[in-house]
Amino acid sequence: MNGFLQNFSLEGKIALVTGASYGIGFAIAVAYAEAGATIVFNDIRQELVDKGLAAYEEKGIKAHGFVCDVTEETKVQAMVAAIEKEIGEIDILVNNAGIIKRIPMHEMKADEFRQVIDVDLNAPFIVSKAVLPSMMKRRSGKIINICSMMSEFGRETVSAYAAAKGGLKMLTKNIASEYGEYNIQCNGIGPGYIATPQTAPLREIQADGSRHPFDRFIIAKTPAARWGSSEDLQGPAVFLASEASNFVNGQILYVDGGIAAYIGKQPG
Ligand code: NAP
Ligand code: GCO
Repeated sequence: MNGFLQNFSLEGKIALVTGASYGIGFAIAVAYAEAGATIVFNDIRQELVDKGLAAYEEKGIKAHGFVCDVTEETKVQAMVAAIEKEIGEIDILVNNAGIIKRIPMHEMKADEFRQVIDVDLNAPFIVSKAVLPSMMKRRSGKIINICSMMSEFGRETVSAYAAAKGGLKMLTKNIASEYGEYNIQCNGIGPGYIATPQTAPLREIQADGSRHPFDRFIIAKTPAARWGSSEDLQGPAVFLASEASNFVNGQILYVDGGIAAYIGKQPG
């Protein structure tokens, strides 16, 4: 790799990607491995971690998997300690693990709201806090938070998710502000609508064989006129994890096919 492109290499780096047995986290971790990083990931259940390890193996990647619920601080601290002992200190953290509950707010239970905030906002705090001391000691680190279009916009039935992802945008800016002096960069990626298990209900073919109304809405609202794929996020994720972005801090990079810029197509 020539001099300039070396800035995009992740050779010798250790990356922890949370919730990365499949979906967006898996795609980002695969790209990191291809850029030279050692991959560490976690998921809630052993069978998911095993499934993830097999999927990485199929790609020729020897990943390290841990069973850990990112909302449980003692478990997260124990996982980070084990990673640092068994594999090495974490250079790159991607706070990817997330859930969504699509319930009209007036029908949503407080506990359901809290569950979404716990995974999508409290957990990125918990995991970032666990990796920061080592990054501060080494005066180097990358934290990437997977935000959302809902970091900027609301819509029906996703009040908890929008509150969490809006908070995650500001947590990103605050980590950038508080730890920039340690040469730690914290940025966000704001994916548009990506075809993963999380959005599968929004793309279900209807009983009459037609496309889901929301599917049609997103196609009309996206200048690229398509759903994104997890692979669309790989380049931006490698950039934000690499030396090439060392002076980028506190930014949310929207990878959305243009949704956030577009008023939307007139209904046909
Ligand atoms: P996904 O397919 O639902 O995958 C989410 C992953 O997070 C799963 O592996 C899940 O494991 C894991 N997870 C959930 N709760 C966890 C916890 N408490 N501890 C550890 N792992 C946990 O979602 P995705 O579409 O890949 O989304 C990944 C991230 O991108 C999320 O933060 C999501 O909000 C965000 N995002 C997605 C889109 C999109 O259009 N898909 C767009 C913008 C942002 P389990 O299978 O065990 O639940
Ligand atoms: C929804 C979707 C979105 C996407 C994503 C968009 O129900 O509106 O799930 O929230 O997951 O966050 O960026």
